[in-house]
Amino acid sequence: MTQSLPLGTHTETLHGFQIHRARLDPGAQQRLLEQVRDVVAAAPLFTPETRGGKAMSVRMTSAGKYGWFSDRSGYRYLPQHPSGSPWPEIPAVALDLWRDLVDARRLPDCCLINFYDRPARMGLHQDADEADFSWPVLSVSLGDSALFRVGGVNRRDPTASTWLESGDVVLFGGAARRAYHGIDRIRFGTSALLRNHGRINLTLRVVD
Ligand code: MD3
Ligand code: FE
Repeated sequence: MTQSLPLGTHTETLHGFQIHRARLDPGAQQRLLEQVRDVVAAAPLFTPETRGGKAMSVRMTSAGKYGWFSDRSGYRYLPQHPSGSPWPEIPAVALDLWRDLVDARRLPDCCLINFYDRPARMGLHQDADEADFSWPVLSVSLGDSALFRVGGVNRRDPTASTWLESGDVVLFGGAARRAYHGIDRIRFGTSALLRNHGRINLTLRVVD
């Protein structure tokens, strides 16, 4: 069964995850977008492939010590961009969020950046490639709204859905860290942040 989350409050909790609505104001969203463009200039977007050899509908890149990568050999973290160049620095606006909301002493070693610039979705999955699940994942949404779905630790557990909007920050810790989650669809044209519309999502992770 799918239920809607309440909207309007600044911080909401459901299934153990925390949504900080509009945590980044428009100026901070713009600064983060510029930092994301610098990352993409140094580490170009690529289209990951599933194990079965199908192209995913999102394009992605990373920043930090590790970047997430997927092809026919499976999912893994790579110490370099597939081109061989080093991953760029994690955007400062994102690191500041981590310092404020998670821990200033242990910074994340991966910032995965997903681009939903055409009708893209991300099927229900778990993030399980990291060594230590006691660290939360922090997600930042930029651009058009996305219908986010989260369930439980088993694929068939009931799910709940909510729209994530530009500037929303979500923290997945505790039991929610192992929850199945995905993006069902993007509502194109809902934000003016990106000239050609679409959505960008950044996730900060502790990998090692
Ligand atoms: C819940 N990205 O990159 S972010 C991903 O919007 C991913 O691009 C989606 O799922 C996106 O792996 C959703 C929200 C998110 C990220 C990581 C999680 C939710 C999570 C890890 C554990 C539980
Ligand atoms: Fe995920």
